[in-house]
Amino acid sequence: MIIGDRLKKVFLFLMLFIFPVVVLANPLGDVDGNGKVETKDYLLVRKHILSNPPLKDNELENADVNNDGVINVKDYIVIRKKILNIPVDGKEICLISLKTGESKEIAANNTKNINNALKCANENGVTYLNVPKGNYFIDVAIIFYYSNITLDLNGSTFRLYPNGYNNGCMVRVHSSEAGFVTIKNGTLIGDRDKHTCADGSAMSCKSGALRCPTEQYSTHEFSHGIYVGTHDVNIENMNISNVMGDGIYIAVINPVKTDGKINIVNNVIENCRRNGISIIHGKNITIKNNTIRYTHGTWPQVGIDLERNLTEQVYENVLIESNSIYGNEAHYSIQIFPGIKGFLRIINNHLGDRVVAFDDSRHPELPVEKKLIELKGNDINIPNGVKTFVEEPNKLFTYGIYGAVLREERCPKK
Ligand SMILES: [Ca+2]
Ligand SMILES: [Ca+2]
Repeated sequence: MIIGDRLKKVFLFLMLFIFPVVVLANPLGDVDGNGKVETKDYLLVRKHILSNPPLKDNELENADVNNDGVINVKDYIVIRKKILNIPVDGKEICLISLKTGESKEIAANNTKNINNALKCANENGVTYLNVPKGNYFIDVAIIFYYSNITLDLNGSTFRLYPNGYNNGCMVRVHSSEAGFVTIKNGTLIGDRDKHTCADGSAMSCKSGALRCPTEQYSTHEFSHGIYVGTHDVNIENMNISNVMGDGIYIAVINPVKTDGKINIVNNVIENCRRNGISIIHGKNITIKNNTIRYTHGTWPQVGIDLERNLTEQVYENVLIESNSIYGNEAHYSIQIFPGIKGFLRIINNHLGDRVVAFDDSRHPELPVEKKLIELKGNDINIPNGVKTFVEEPNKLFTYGIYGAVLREERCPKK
């Protein structure tokens, strides 16, 4: 987690300017790719249905306007309605049709299908997408480029097809255009059990973590379950596990809207490698009724980590309430670095380990804002052996300077 300032600046640059780039694609139904949906497109689809002549490969994608993977009379009807400006019912279009089975190709196609449905929803004013219940492999990444959309996983499980990416989040909500996004009711399982280095070689143990010797001993810790990079995001009733980095990573790169909120509610986040939840930068964040446990693999390995990358970043008005946070390798349920603004309320949680706040030894002029931390009503059950480290005032909160705590370095269990 702690990386050099220069590297951080490069990383921030990538986050701000490279990854959020929206590829401007032609609208669905624009079969010939001239930028407009018009009679010619409709005729091309009609001819394709009659196989006279069939559409070319580059024409097929935009012809599948209802996103069900085949081009037939249903698409033709929707295109015709679009040309005639007849409203299209959301049930006719933007379908999510996924395939079961374990292969890279299936995973890539499933991800593409969901991204196409999100695009379709944006073009047609559809605000709710429902995944047919099932178990599916996906590739990186499902990306929310657009606003005002709910993706209901409807009890489905998405597994990440194993890869060798250092920065391969399963879901990204961080386009500068996105906001008012909800993701709910599903399971995301990362690839930590089968993850490799970029060249396909196995990771190996060095300095307490699995790393890639061929990549300057990179830990591949930037592959998160859900990357939240914009305002007004809700993550509800999800189970996120086995990811290489954090279950949820919050680093808002959008200008934070005045009353924009991020709500992480009723989720289980477990067996993630770096942190359960990382908060780097964001405002009006509520983390409530979640179970966050068994984080282990690469430092810091805490339940919730409030740790900015740059001194201008803040965690403003954060409520951490009624969560159960335990069994994390670092023995810290919550770790706090300087950057608090407004309030940080930690109330009514069940905590299996300490809450720690650290001054950042690299910036001693900016100590952690202890006065802004409110700890109340937390039920603490710290295992034997760790208890001896607990300090007053309320046998919960420890304060120190980062680096003062000796950590045992050992290769973690998978
Ligand atoms: Ca056209
Ligand atoms: Ca179709």
